[in-house]
Amino acid sequence: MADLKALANAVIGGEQAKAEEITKAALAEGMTAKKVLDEGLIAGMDVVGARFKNNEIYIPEVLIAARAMKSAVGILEPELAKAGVEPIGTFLIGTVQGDLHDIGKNLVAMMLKGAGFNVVDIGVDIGPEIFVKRARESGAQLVGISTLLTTTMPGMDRILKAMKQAGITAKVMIGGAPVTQAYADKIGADGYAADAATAVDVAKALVA
Ligand code: B12
Repeated sequence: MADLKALANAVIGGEQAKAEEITKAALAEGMTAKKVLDEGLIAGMDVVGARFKNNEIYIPEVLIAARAMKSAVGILEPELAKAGVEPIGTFLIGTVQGDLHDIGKNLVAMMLKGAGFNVVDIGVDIGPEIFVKRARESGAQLVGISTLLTTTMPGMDRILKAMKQAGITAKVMIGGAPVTQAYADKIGADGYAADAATAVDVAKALVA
């Protein structure tokens, strides 16, 4: 039986090869990608987050852990993305200007793909002009904005205002650790979700 505690520890220790190996073994045994993600990878990253917060570890360790998590998530992606044939709609997603965090955004993108959305991921550190341009080009029905930093949260408001001004009618969803439903209401976003699975439910409801 693949050991998900060992997988969490591999993420915590930044052991990329080990994280990949346990992830592959878990899938080969028939464990669901969601279980591997929640109980192995995210559980490990939660510990990393707590240790980082308490100054027990520093950015290099976090980066190494993030790299291990990313490559293991890459192995899960085809499973998470076993999509329906016809896309439900196009979902454009990016991280706010000044913010380089992308693990959560990538998970949301993956889960949306899995649920049958055509996902256009425009990356990190993205300002309002690029959100407007890419939303227009892609004809997205939904735009998702992610941020992990309280200092970059106001960037979400700026993106919403720029989209409105440019006449973009796509519905907007926001998320990321410091974001709340109250903040979404305050800036007039159409949806908020605290995690990737809920993001899929909210996105589906918004395009229905
Ligand atoms: C990994 C990490 C990093 C990595 C990022 C690597 C990468 N490629 O992403 C590195 C080392 C680069 C980093 C850098 C920094 N970080 Co950092 N980082 C983290 C850490 C430990 C984990 C974040 C993570 O990936 N979580 C796992 C994912 C799965 O969760 P998530 O992102 O929350 O996403 C979920 C939901 O929020 C939601 N969601 C996310 N996006 C969206 C979007 C939509 C549309 C929806 C609907 C939902 C949704 O669904 C996701 C999946 O379930 C957090 C601590 C923590 N526990 O959050 C700190 C944290 C976010 N970082 C922090 C800080 C301060 C920094 C730095 C400023 C540190 C520094 N002094 O330089 C820099 C900033 C660099 C920059 N300009 O962006 C602070 C932020 C404090 C704050 N409130 O502002 C945190 C909270 C740590 C702390 N407690 O101090 N960091």
